[in-house]
Amino acid sequence: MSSQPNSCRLLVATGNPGKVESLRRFLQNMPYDLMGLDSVPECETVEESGTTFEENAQLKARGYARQSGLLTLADDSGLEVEALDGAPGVYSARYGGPGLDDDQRCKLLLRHMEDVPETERTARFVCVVAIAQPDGRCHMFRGERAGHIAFFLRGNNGFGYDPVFIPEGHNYTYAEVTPGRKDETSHRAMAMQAARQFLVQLAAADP
Ligand code: ITT
Repeated sequence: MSSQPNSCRLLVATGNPGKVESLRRFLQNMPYDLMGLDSVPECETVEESGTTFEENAQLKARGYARQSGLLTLADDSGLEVEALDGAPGVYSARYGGPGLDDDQRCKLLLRHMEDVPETERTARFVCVVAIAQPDGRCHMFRGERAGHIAFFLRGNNGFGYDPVFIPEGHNYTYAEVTPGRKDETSHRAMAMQAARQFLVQLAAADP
């Protein structure tokens, strides 16, 4: 990824290209040399066996840090829809089973919400960022973004459930604005703001 003078290495442990792009934007101009999972092909995929975002974020960060010997950042995130009792939640990436793409998962979500009126379509995006050191120490940062679910897919930007998520106070979906505009207020922005501060302190303590 990028090369900084006097930098430490940070493994950004996600296989989701949308997240890689977004996390790289938040980690720009930091005193870290960013590495992706493609730099550590020997690492086995860490299973997301937890039932909360915190458990899964921690599992991924610790699992990859232990295997690679690198400071590791992982992100576990998803969409919680009130009318669906919080689904798809931690299962957002697996909603509808294996083999579906983002577009098909958005359409499935809309089918499950066919009879839900506008006032009851409230939802939130959640993002938990975990940063683990190879010795197992781990810190977590949570961000949330409230909004509601659109009646049809709108926009071509972003990834995942962006085409059906309308952030509170706006009329657009996240897929109808630039990634930079989404970054200003997203769940990931909130989590990464705190994570960035932690990383700056960590680099200063261990130059
Ligand atoms: P990694 O575990 O490798 O990071 P993943 O896609 O499996 O990749 P998660 O288990 O955290 O990641 O699943 C999160 C899912 O939630 C993701 O696949 C998207 O569908 C959705 N999601 C998370 N953040 C999102 C965002 O900012 N915009 C749209 N959808 C998002």
